[in-house]
Amino acid sequence: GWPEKLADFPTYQLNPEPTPAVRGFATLTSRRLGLYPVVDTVEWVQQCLQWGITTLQLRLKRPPDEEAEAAIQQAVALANHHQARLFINDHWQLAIKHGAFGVHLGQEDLYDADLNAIQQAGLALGISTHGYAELLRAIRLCPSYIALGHIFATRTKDMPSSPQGLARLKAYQVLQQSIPTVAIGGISQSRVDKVLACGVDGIAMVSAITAAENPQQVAKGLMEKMERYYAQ
Ligand code: 3NM
Repeated sequence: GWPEKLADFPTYQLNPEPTPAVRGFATLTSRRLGLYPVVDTVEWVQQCLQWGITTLQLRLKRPPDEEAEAAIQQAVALANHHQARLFINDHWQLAIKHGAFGVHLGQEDLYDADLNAIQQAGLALGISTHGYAELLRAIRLCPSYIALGHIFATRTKDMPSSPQGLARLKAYQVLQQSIPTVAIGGISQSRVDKVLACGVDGIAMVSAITAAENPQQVAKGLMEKMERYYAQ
């Protein structure tokens, strides 16, 4: 269950408030994000686009240096060519400069980024959340989508919070339906059916794709599965 009192929420959920003058980011014309790979190189972006992925994220874990800028510029060009929605993790200035479709901000980045600049440039915005308190704050900003994580234990990223599990994931969909949602964290191929049944609009994955023996086969299978599910 959820903590009964605000004081019982772990302190990681009580970051300073963002500058909340800003509300409302680009609306996704098609709210289903479907299979949403999160990758760390231009090569992976290219691969995903070739498989027909329509929404994806470039998550470079590096400072906004020349190499990062070159990667973002190339990835944006590739995504535009394929008419795909590419979200850039964290590097919001470079995302604006190179005309990315959107920016994805984690809780660590949310309070430093200039949300006004992102909104005025017309970029979409995705926000990571790790519990009820963060979710409520994210909703107030009216982002383009909200990521809910981590659902299961993951080895890809050190998480200060505990896995949220499927029951909470499902409860979050009841709490709000206006903003599209994406589940992330420890989602393997075999867990996709259960995650979809919670009502999310997309499933973000790192290792289930990038560490797969045959990433293309896995991605194509999951894309088909999600298309079938959403067509019901
Ligand atoms: N963000 P995998 S979990 C990048 O909960 C990331 O905000 C998370 O990797 C969050 O699919 C996560 O390999 C890692 O578990 C997801």
